[in-house]
Amino acid sequence: MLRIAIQKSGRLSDDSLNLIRECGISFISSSLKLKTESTNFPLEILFLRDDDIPGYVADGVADIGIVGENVLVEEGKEELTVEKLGFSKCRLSLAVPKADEYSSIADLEGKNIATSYPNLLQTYLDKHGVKAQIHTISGSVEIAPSIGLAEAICDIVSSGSTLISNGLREVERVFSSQAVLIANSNLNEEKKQILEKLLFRVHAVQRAQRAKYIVLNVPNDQVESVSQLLPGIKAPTVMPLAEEGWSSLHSVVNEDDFWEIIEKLKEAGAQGILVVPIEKMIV
Ligand code: PRT
Ligand code: ZN
Repeated sequence: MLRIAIQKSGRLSDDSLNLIRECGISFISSSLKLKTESTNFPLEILFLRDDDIPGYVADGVADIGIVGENVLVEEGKEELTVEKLGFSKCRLSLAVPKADEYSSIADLEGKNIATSYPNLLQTYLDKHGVKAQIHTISGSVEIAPSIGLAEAICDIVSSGSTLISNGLREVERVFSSQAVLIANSNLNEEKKQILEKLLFRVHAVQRAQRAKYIVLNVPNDQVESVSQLLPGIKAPTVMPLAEEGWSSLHSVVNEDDFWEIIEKLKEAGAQGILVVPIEKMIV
């Protein structure tokens, strides 16, 4: 049985649990339990504080885990990374009071900076040759300037509204983060095989999230040119419509290219375009 550590309650929890569920792995979860077992896959789930996850995986208490890159790299354990998962995206940024003058990172020379990420911040300051006093605090970093603890802060930003509501301005991006899957480096063969199986499912889910199934009608003389716009997995499926001179094309498009392709399809004479989400995608 493979043991995965995920955040018990916080910003990573829902997406981590959803990913496991979308991989077809069922389990009974209760907010009171710290541990649960899947009923249909050899997986045990441990619910922990996110800060403890890299250490537990490095020590082999858990075999794999899901954690933010910000926490992983801050703890110096980035070598555990297996792959990025694409959710819980955020950035670690430097911010100063809105009214303060700021033109470059050199303005922070000799200043006090409050953060919960002293290592990531130190690396960034070193890279830019800036010396500043780092004050490590575990929470409520954004109030540090208003209570006179620091002239600047370095904290996680997602929408930016916490900074704005505390009268702060984001001035430097120190680190970009997202959730990552990590693994202990000494998994036995059996556990490696379970991880492979899990990754196969994770990839199918991720591919499906990025892809859309598209169905459209085109005049027969446009089938070739429209097919070029829709390469799909191999090539689009072309089927005759009940109406003479028309065909139906089925294919898969990437979400990132989606709107651009739709415009080109319309220009090429496509009609009745349907776009449908895909649940799983195995190539
Ligand atoms: O209890 P535990 O220790 O497990 O949880 P935690 O409170 O330490 O972490 P949690 O749940 O807040 O965050 C878990 C992970 O989610 C982080 O390590 C990041 O990888 C990721 N993440 C994504 C975020 C945010 N977005 C985020 N917005 N972590 C924190 N924030 C906070 C930030 O600290 C600031 O207070 O949200 C505020 C800023 O948000 P905006 O939207 O106002 O900019
Ligand atoms: Zn934490």
